[in-house]
Amino acid sequence: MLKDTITLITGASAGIGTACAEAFAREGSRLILAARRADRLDDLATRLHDEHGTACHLLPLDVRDREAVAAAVAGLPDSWRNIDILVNNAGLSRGLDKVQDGDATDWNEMIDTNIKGLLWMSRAVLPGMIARDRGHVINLGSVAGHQVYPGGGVYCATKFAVQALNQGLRLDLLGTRVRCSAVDPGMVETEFSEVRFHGDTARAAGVYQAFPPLQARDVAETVLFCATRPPHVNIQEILVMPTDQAAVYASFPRGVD
Ligand code: NDP
Ligand code: 8X3
Repeated sequence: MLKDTITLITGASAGIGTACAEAFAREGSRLILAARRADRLDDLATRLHDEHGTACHLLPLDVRDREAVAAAVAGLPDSWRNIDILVNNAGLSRGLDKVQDGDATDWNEMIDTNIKGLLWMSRAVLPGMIARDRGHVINLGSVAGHQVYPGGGVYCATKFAVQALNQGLRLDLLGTRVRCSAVDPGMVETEFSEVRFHGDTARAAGVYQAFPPLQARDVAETVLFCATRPPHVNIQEILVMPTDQAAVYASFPRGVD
C-alpha cells in the first residue's frame, strides 16, 4: 500500500523515528529522514538501502529553526517534493523538576521542539498536501498528553498542546483528503530518558527496569497501521501502553527478565 509513497520522518536518528523508518521501508515507501545528527541519518539510509533497497533523502536539520525547516522543505528536489506522509516524531523531555525549581533552558527546549517544531514542519509540508488533496500527518503525542505526573508539568503541557493541535488540524483540514492521526504511547525504551536526564545513562537505564516497556518497533507498527488504512478512514488517536502500565503514574513493578 505504501509502495513508492514519500514519507518524511522527523527524529529519524533514534528510537521511535528510526523504527518508523524501518517499518515504512519494509512497506516500500521512499523516505525523507530528518534530525540533527547527520551521521546517524547517513548510517540509517545506507542500512535501509542495503536491506530493503529503500531510496532515502536526508534532511539534517533542527526542527526548532523555522527558517531552516521552511528552506529544507522548499528546497527538496522535484522527485522528493510530493510528500504523502509526515511523521512528526522529533521530541524530547528535559528534567523532572517541579515548576518552582524548573530550568528555563529545559523548558524552552521542550516547548520549541515538541510544539513549535511540529508546527514549523506541518506549516511547511501541509500546503503541498492540500494542493494535491492527498496526504497524512501523523503526530507523536504521548500518554503525557492525557495525564500529568509529578515533575512532568512542562513536558506534559507540550503533549497536551499536541493533542489540541491534532484536533485543530482535523478541523482545519475538513473538506480536504488530508488526514491527521495521533499516536500516543506510554513508556517506550529509547534514548528518551537519557536525554531527559542530560546524559545520565545509569539513571536512564533504571527507568526501564520496573516492568517491560514498549519497544520503539511497537510504536512504529502503530504508526504504520494509521498510515495503511484506506483513504476514507482516519485513525484519529491511538493510546498504546505497556501492559504493566495502566496510567502514566500507575504501573505494576513486575521487573524485567
Ligand atoms: P529518542 O530520544 O530516542 O529520539 C528522539 C528523536 O528526536 C531523535 O532522533 C532526535 O534526533 C530528534 N530530535 C530531538 N530534538 C530535535 C530537534 N530539535 N530537531 C530535530 N530532531 C530532533 O526519543 P523517542 O524515540 O522516545 O521519542 C520520539 C517521540 O516520541 C518524541 O516526540 C517523544 O516525546 C515521544 N514519546 C516518547 C515516549 C517514550 O517513553 N520514549 C513515550 C511517548 C511519546 P537528533 O538528536 O539527532 O536531532
Ligand atoms: C513519554 C512518556 O510517561 O515518560 O512521553 O512521560 S512519559
